[in-house]
Amino acid sequence: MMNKNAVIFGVTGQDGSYLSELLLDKGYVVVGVYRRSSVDTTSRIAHLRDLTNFTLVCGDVADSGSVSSIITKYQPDECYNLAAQSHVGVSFEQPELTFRINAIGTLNILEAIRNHSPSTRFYQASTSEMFGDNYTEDGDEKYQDEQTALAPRSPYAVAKVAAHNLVHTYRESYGIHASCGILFNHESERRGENFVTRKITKYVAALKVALDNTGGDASGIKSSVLREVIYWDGKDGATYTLPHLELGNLDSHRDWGHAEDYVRAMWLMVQQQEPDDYVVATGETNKVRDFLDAAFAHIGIDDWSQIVVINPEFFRPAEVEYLRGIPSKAEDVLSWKREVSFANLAERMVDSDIQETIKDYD
Ligand code: GDR
Repeated sequence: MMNKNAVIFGVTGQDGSYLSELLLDKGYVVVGVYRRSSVDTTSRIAHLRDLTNFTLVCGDVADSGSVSSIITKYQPDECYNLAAQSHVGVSFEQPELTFRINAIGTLNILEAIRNHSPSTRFYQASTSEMFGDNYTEDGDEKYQDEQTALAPRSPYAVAKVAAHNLVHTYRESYGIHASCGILFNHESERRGENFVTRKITKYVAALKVALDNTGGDASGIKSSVLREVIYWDGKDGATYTLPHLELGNLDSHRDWGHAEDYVRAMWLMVQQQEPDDYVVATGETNKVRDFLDAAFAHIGIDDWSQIVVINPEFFRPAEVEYLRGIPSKAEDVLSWKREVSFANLAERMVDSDIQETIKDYD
């Protein structure tokens, strides 16, 4: 039997890199599409570039010509759309660009499949942001699942809802095997550095390595708001400093899982007889401050209140306050199960950032 082939739009991102590994492991020929840039954006897939079953091609979902050439040329068995302007905060600054990539970009792929490769199975990266501030209430329980109505509250989420509905339209109108994974937040050692989890773990790792290198003691950390630093005495008697960790809203609830678990759900959806939508989540919710607790506790700091300062710059014009996804459908129909817990996620990310920080020092 011939190997299956898959096209991944957005291959250089966190999810693109994990999905490439999964598909290559299963014997697929993978064609990864990336946006050309004068700086190298391929570090997450650098370890795959020399593999014979892995090809990188230039393209941009916002450019219908390039999308249609790629789909026509490769006639993929499966196509995954992970390309996006994925930062919710940035979407308020660049709404048009976000809409073009996240909504029109999806439309461009769907049109290319309809016109040039209608038997290609399609996966769309939909998101829990589509729920906005809406949730289902059942007694004391608050959650979102496939039945919860969508109520987007950022340009990012509005564009993702448009894409989500376009997928439904192409599924119903043209019989395309197109599925949407409604993924809740998923993080990892490869998470972009401006998302809150990775921003926190990078900082915590830098602090840990700085304390270790200077012989400083976590309990001796002091804070100077005037100088915008934290400081401590090293074992050589000198005083050492780091800037504070500046964050925005610490009280929003998120349902955080590990990206490696979540790409398995993407693949499983595409293997089903019928296309459908699935929530992928852990069923647990935590506040940003809980993630801070977990990350700082891992380096022996129980009270981070002196270290973290609130900067209004990181607040969004409208916030999604509460996300908790119920993945029962994915568990029942796809037999999907996540393996990494919340505490485990924070620890893995801090440990990996400590190793990376040490490497940077060497
Ligand atoms: P989110 O992820 O918006 O949920 O979208 P992000 O990590 O950016 O924010 C999570 C929560 O943390 C609060 N926050 C901060 N966020 C950032 N980025 N930086 C800060 O300094 C900061 N301080 C507090 C935010 O306000 C928010 O409440 C992610 C993205 O991956 C989307 O693409 C994806 O669709 C959803 O998850 C599911």
